Amino acid sequence: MADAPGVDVSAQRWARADVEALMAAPFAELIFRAQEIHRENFDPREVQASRLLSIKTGGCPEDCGYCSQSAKFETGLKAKKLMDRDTVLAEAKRAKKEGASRFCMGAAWRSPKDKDMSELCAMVSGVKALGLQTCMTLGMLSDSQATQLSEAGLDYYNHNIDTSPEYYEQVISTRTFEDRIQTLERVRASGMNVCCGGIVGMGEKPEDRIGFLLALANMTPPPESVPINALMPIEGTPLGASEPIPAIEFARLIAAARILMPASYVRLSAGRENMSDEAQALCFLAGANSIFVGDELLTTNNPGRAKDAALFERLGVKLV
Ligand code: SAM
Ligand code: DTB
Ligand code: SF4
Repeated sequence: MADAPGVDVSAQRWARADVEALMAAPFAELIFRAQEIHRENFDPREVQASRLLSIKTGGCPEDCGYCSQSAKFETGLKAKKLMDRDTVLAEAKRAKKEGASRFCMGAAWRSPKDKDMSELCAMVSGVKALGLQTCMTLGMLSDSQATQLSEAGLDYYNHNIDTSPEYYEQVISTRTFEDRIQTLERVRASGMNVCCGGIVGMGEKPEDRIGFLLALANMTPPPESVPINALMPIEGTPLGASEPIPAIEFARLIAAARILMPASYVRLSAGRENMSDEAQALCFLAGANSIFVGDELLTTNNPGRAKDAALFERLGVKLV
């Protein structure tokens, strides 16, 4: 079997020193380089718009220290069963009408059950038939589950490494970094696009942010889509009182991600709700070119349509 993505030393393109140098570079130099690379690969006037829907909420057996949906923490969230297909399709139709080009369905599972696969595959084909790109995030997958989703037409599978391999154990104990890499390998082998990123503002050190970027950038190939989430602090979770990351540090991380993964979509994901327009603008200048639209992520708030329309109008950016 081939080495897991990120651990095939012979194929590594980036050294830790490369990432350290980016994160320490004068801000103007870093942003300039990120802009150059962004413009070589993308139209800087466009930002891709995805819409999220929680198709199965809460009651999750995992203990991810940031998450409102873990059954291990008292967050006040009410658990719900798997949503029925018609409701999912109605939400997807609305998302399309409101300008999303991709519909991402998330479930609070450790992994899907085999008995749910036919319903999940029907959701994928139904959403696809509406003319939307499809994405799911359902936890760990077996080979056969990845193949079934791919054959149903799932375009992207989201599975995050969340943080650096070194900090990971401070955040989650119920599944390992290596477990996540294995699912990512299965997704890759099934032919789906990989969506993989993580969260900042969880009390990690600057070197963890470097290790996180390095692990993503040295995947072979790097993920097609890289969501960078700023922690949405959830009361009742172990990380609910973490210090937020300063806006300039956050923009640096986005710029470094753009430079290290030139052809990937870098998504400014959770956390826009707590960012100023100016902080967001800095992230787009740094090379972020994808967002979640709509007033809700999975269980937390997101800037709604009116707010985003005003921001992108001011920036002269088209959501695609
Ligand atoms: N249960 C599946 C899993 O964890 O693989 C899928 C859903 S999970 C909510 C998807 C991702 O959302 C997590 O890996 C994490 O990176 C991100 N996320 C969850 N809670 C968050 C929060 N409070 N703030 C920022 N990002 C969060
Ligand atoms: C990702 O990296 N961010 C999205 C998506 N993948 C599934 C989820 C963000 C969740 C934010 C917290 C919440 O709304 O519960
Ligand atoms: Fe469960 Fe996913 Fe939340 Fe972790 S991030 S507790 S796996 S829903």
